[in-house]
Amino acid sequence: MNLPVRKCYHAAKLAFFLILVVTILTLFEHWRGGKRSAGAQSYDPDDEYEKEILEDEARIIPGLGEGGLAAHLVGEAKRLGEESEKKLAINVYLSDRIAYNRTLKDYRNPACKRVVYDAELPSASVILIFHNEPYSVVIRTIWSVLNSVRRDQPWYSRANYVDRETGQTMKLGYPGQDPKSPYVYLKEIILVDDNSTLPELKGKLRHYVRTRLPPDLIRILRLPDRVGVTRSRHAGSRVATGDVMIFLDSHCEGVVDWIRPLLQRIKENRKAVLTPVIDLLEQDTFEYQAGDIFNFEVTLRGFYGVGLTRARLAGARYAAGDVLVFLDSHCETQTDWLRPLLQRIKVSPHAVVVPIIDVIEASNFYYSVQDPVTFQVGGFTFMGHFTWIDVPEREKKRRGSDIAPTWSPTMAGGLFAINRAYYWELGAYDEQMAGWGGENLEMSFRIWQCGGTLETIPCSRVGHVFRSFHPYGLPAHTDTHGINTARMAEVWMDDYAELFYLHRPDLRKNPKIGDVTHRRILREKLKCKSFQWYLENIYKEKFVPVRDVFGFGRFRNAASGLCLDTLQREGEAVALGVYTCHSRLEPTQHFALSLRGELRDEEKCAEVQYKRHAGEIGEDVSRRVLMVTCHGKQRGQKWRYLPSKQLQHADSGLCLAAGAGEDVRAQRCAGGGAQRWDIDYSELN
Ligand code: LR7
Ligand code: MN
Repeated sequence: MNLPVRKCYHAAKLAFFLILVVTILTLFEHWRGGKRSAGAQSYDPDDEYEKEILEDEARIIPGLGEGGLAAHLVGEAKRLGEESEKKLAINVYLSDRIAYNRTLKDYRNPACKRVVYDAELPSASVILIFHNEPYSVVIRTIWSVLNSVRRDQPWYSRANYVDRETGQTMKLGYPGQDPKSPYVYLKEIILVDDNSTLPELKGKLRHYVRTRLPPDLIRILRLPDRVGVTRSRHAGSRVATGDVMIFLDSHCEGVVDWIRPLLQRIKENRKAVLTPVIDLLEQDTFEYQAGDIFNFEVTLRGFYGVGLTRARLAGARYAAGDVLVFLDSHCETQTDWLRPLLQRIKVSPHAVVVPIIDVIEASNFYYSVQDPVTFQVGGFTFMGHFTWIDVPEREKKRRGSDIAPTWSPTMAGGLFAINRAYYWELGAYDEQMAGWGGENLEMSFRIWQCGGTLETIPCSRVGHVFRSFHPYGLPAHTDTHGINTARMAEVWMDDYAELFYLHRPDLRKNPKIGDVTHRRILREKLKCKSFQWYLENIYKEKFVPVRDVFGFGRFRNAASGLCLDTLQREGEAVALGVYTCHSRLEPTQHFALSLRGELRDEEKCAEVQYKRHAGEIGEDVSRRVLMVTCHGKQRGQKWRYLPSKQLQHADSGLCLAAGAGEDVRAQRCAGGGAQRWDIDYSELN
């Protein structure tokens, strides 16, 4: 074939092809048009959802709640907001008006920014469970997950591309992940709908996912029956395919880059079960509150001082600026450290200002923040409730740095990451736990007793809406928390289960608890350690009311015959009282005189109220006795049990006395029954 002919042939081919394409397009348009006009009669629910979602989006007030700041509405809107909060324990009206993908400030310890993570990390399946959660709150939670793994996030550009060992350039993501995916490390998000009844969580949510989110990354699992917290999570875990599962409540927002620290740690130790630091999202304003946070903008550090007065003075003589800023010569500064100082001096010319001085370790140049962002870890009460406790001093030493994984005796249960294979090895969940509660302590004890670790990862922070009540109903008339906790106690707490039954005698040998044989077999199979081991090694600080005491039980007053009683008063510092003695040991009358000399119940210690006026000491002195959080340092919380059966407060020298009212008082020690106390079980009697 010569050239012109060949050209001609090609032109014909092209023309034919073009005609074909145009014909197909015309036919397609025609067909679509037909469909559209037919749609006037046949109803397409997706159109309806689309309309609703557009209306939702129009409602959003730009800037509201941005940065995690408190959002406020005014006038009628404020009232409507408060109304919705009363019903649902979340200001839903406000939530509907805050951007679904709002930003949060970076609340992390600044040292987190310098951590270098591996380029390749395990893949993550994020599992969100919900029952009738407010629609906009759920959507915001999903956005917050997606945002944390987007390639256009600032942390991504700073991420480590070069493998330190091989020198090879690494692609961020999990092994086998499509390098063009806009999301790194994320395998999938699984939404587990625990049989919600709210219509917007059905078709509209699905439509939102299909049109506004990456639908190939999000699965919705609809449970045909309401099964509760434990079994919803379990249902999610059954379909998950990622290396690591990250469970979340459906009212959470994570701080920048919160997922990578979790994946990194599990890559290092597959038996580490992790929780982020759980911060507070206010149910009324959606304000993000991050513990005792770095609110200061300036940090500057030095590791030892070599400044010489005269050297500085010499420098000052030559200086021509308005402000003198002295620095040692071994400092590194945080962003924008200077302006706040200048600003302050401009406002107040006689102020001498000092930045916050952090420490850089002389040995390894580790930057540790002097006033670290504090966070708490998990504890528990023998009543079976999760509590927050300060990081024990010995743990601060063990972990080595403020941002290192921090051991936690228990977890709250809703937000955690676990290696998927390890989850199954460890016995998944007790599937016979219904409703709400109990599963968190069960998993916590199981992790520790069976060879894993439970850790809080300081560089991973997630806000959670702590609601003041459950807006949803639970299985009618069933105390699921009590029953689930009894199941847990039967399997994991050995003899210490008695301390739970002390609070819930009705559950002792109660058939409602059901059978736990298979969980006991699991414990055998995994060769798990005892609860005693757990208390002695993992939670040494836990006060055990029958162990760490000289005496415990009811404290009965000799004059009135009444017993010491908390009177179920709640609060930071509440007066200690007396009440008719119960025939058996009830929790409100369960007191102890500890080996440290504290007069206490499980969490609180008796103190004599601070004297306001000097010179008050006289015959008639009578002070209030308050129950406050035990500090373990004896000052103000030490009592002696005298051979005369008086309880004497060490600092004030006053004795505990039952008077006319229902509150006890601390008074001058004197004879008489009002100051004599009989303790049920005591080595000192
Ligand atoms: O029947 C239900 N089915 C569900 O799917 C009841 C609830 N749920 C969903 C619900 O929509 C939510 O997403 O389960 C999740 C947890 O329910 P919440 O938010 O009402 O529980 P909570 O935050 O008050 O309670 C804490 O303890 C529970 C014990 O069963 C769970 O472990 C929660 O996940 C847990 N929350 C946290 O750990 C967050 C930190 C809170 C603290 C302290
Ligand atoms: Mn919750």
